[in-house]
This record gives sequence, C-alpha cells and structure tokens, in this order.
Amino acid sequence: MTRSRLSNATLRSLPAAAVVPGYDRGGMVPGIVHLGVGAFHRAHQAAYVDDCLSAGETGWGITGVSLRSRETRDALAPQDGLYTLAIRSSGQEELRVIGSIGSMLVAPEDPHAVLAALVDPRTRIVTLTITEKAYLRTAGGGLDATHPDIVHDLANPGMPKTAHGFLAEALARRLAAGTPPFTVLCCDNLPANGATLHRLMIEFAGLRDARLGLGAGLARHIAREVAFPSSMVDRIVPATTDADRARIAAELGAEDAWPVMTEPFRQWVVEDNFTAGRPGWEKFGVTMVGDVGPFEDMKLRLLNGAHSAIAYLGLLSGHATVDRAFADPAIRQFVDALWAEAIPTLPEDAGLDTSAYTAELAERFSNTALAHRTAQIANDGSQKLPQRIVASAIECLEAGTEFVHLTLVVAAWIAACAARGKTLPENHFTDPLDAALTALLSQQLPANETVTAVFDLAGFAGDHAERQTLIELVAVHLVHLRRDGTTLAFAALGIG
Ligand code: CS2
Repeated sequence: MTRSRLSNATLRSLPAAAVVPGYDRGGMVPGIVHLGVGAFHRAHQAAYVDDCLSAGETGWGITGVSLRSRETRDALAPQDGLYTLAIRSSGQEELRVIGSIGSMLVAPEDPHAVLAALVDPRTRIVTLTITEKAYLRTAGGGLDATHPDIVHDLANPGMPKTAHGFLAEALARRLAAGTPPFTVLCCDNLPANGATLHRLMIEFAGLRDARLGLGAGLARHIAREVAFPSSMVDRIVPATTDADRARIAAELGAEDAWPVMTEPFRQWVVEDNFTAGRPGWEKFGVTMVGDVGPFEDMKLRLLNGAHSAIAYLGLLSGHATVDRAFADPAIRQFVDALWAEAIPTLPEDAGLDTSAYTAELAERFSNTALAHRTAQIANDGSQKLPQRIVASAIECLEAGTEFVHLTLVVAAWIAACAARGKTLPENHFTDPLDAALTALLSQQLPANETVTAVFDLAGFAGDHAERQTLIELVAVHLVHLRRDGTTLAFAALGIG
C-alpha cells in the first residue's frame, strides 16, 4: 500500500490519537542552531522546544546541523522537518509529532550555510549533542591538537569540519560584526560538560589566534564573554528499527522515514547562564539551577555507569537488550552492588535522593517496549568509562573505601572487545580506539599486561597515584572472565 508522507500538508489528516504541533510553524524564528541532530536530540531538546512553541513562544525554532552524515536531513527534509516521537512504556505507545526543527543542514555538503546560520543575529543559542568522542580530547582531557580534523580546521578556518572550528569561526565573525555572541549549551554526557567545552574552545581559539597572528583576540573573547552553561540531559533513546518504522506508518496512516523511539521519562537540568535569552523551559519540567555538577555526576555514575555495566556484562552473558539483561538475577544483583559503591562518591549536601533515583532507574531499565540494545550502549567505551566508572573507582581509592564491582565493568569492557569476531559478531559495537585495541587484544597477553596497555591507550586514571592499584583490581576480574566468563566473575563476588 502506498501511503502519503508525513509533512505539513498531511499533518491535519493524521489520526486524532497522534498529538501534532498546534502552532504556526511558518512563524517560527530560527533562534537555536543544534549541532548533531541524532535521535537523542530529537527525543529530548527538540521535544522541550516543541512544548515552548506550543505555549506561544516563537523565537526558538531549531536549525538542525549534521556534522557528518546526510541521513537525517535526507529523511526529514521531504517531511518539512517533522517526525514522530513514539513514547513507549511496557503497556502502551503515545505518538507525538514534533515540529520544532524548522530546517536542516549537512555540514560537509555546505559548511558556508552552517556558518551563515551560526552568524545570523537571530541565532541566540547553539546546542550540541555530538557524542563524547567528537570533543577530540587527549587522554589527559586537553584538546587533541594533532587530530587531523583539528589540524584541518586551524588551516582552513572558513571551511570547518569540527564543532570547534564552526563555533570559533562563527564567534569570530560575530565579534567582527558587532553581533553579541550566542550561548553555547553542551548536551553531551560529559562531566562539567559546559566548562569542558569552554576550556576546549579557549584552547582551540588560542591556537587559531596564534596561527592567524591575531594576538589572543578570539580566545580572550570566548574566555570572557561567551557563556557555556553545563547541563545534565536524560532520556533513553534506542535506535529506530525497520519494524518501528512499519508500526508507526500503520498507526499514523502516513510514512515517516525516521520516527524516534523513547521512554516516558525525561529530565533536563540546566545551569541558568544564558546571555542572549532562552526559551521558558522551566515551564515544562526543566530544572534551571546554579550548579549542575551533582546532578551530572549522579546521572553519569548511576544511570550511565549501570548502563555500561549492563551492556558489557549483558553481552558476555548473551543478552541482546537492557531489559533482558536487567531481568537476569545475577546482573540485577550486580547493578545494585555497583550503585552501593558509586553512591558514596556523590556529594552528600546537594539534596540528591539517590534511593528514589535508583528505584526509578530500575523501572526504566525494565521497560520491555524499548528493546534498548546492549550493543548500542557498548559503543565508544573508551570515551564513556572514565566519567561513568573510573572516576568513582578513583574516588573510592582516595577515600579508602573498599570496592570490587566498579572494576568488573572495566574488565567486562575489555573482555567484550576481545569477544568481537569470536563469541560476538565482528564489529558488534565500535570504539574510536578499535585499531589499536584489536591489535593489542589479539596478542593475548597476560591479564595484568593487557589491562596496563589498555589503560595506557585509553588514558584511564592518567598518572594518578592509585593507577597501579586500579589496574591490578581490574586484572583480577579479567582473569576470571577469561577463565569462565561472567559465571566465574560473578561467583567470585558472591553473586549467583
Ligand atoms: C547510554 C546513554 O548509549 C549509552 O551510552 O548510556 O545514551 C543513555 O541512554 C542516555 O544517556 C540516557 O539519558
């Protein structure tokens, strides 16, 4: 059956059960440029902005930019930027068509158009979800100035490839034109994400200034006049499957090339530091605060830390999805123990309710409608584990607190990487360090040497005084995993 395509023209003929934008999309002013229009952005920020537009705000339409691939633009352009958000809980599905993305650009196709959108005085906020690895940091956390894309962007400031290059060029042009800077809001899962990006941008601009012989002009401007609020973002967004596309098309009576799947829960905690205005997000459940740090750490260490544990231990135990892995009593018991180790590393005086938080996480991880794949979360472990697991382990060591579970997650990551092409499909998940990791793991070195080499590669624990202790603790688990998989690793912890 040929169905019509979701678009402005077909919006009014959708079934009444689907919530559609009630506002005039033509009157939307593009006030936000978003870099990295993946599914997460479309389930999270774009939905909050859609709430504000529905409430009558007009100044915050989103211009979506893909820094790499054209897939999202190709899917959404014929749909006038519209897409369906399917909000799924174990018993039901609610469909909401989101209208906040007014236009889309693909940076490699037309970097000039992206710069024009960034320089446009109507753009007052630039938001980012580009994933951890796109910040191009060295293992020590500074800017990787030797990365080919950074080298390229420093040599070709008018034709950037990286987020750093686009932001720097746009801020330089706005400064020259006397246009006030936009606020840069980082929405990736990094600790102190705004401050981290601010620091990387000052470094990048410093290199750019030196190269262009401009003194410290742009670096100083970014350091002093550009706001980089931090934020904690949260919503679980499994990758869309063809079965999802078919189901949504049948329910809508119209084709949607890229609907986005998500859960009912959503959370956004944002540092309230916007120099050029912002949408009234707080009216829709966003928590605007002075310090996001405690919320970020709680989310990274409890949600994301448990996610990585479930992903690697789940893969090693043969579970394809989070809900199935979490229903495995051994994994469930492990996650509870992992939380018990991580919780004391969170600030006590920040008013965090960790028991309510973990109880809610347990419910969210049990959502069977999401079918959130363990392989999806397993991607990019080298970029994720430092803030999710290693940071808690180091703080436990510093505080002299005993722990044995955090380090199993690191060992499970190493074992899962080594299992690819053996008990797991080749490229079942990927990592920016894959070339070096695969070469290292194929040597089958003793556990201690393997873990040391992995720590060197990934920069885990840097030159911290407790690095060696940590390596030894991870290696003990790796010995168990190599000898008899998760059964022995769990048994050694008294689980199972
Ligand atoms: C997940 C996150 O893929 C992953 O690494 O842990 O994407 C997680 O689903 C989100 O951070 C939830 O907000």
